[in-house]
Amino acid sequence: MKKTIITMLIALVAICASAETYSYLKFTKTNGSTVTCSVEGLKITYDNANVTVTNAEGTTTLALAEVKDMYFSNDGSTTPVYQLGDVNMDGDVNIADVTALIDYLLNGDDSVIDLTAANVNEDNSVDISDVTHLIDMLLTVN
Ligand SMILES: [Ca+2]
Ligand SMILES: [Ca+2]
Repeated sequence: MKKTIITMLIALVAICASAETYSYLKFTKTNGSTVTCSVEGLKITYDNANVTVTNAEGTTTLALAEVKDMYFSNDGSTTPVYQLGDVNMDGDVNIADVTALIDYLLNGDDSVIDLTAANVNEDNSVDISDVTHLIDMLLTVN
């Protein structure tokens, strides 16, 4: 099923690419980070588990399970890597992130937290529902 979707996705981006000239192929991963590949000499192959992008710069392999979105763009910038739920940006998602998120909701100070990572349910705002989602996430993982 996943393979069918990816096949359709690749067909779709191929159509888009022929319609207009883009400089970059970008992937959005499920953790929110972006992978940017130049389209120079671009070749995309995939198997059951991975999509492999070969271009003039080299080869990039991504796990299909991690790919959330794939599109062509003229924007070469890369979204800073963050981990959803790692509110205090220490590299781990744990109870300290719940505390950091609650602290933010109470005092409104976003200087010590990552608001993108704090939007755990990926809607338009950081609020109490993200605390619930974060706790759910911790209970599911552990
Ligand atoms: Ca953390
Ligand atoms: Ca939210």
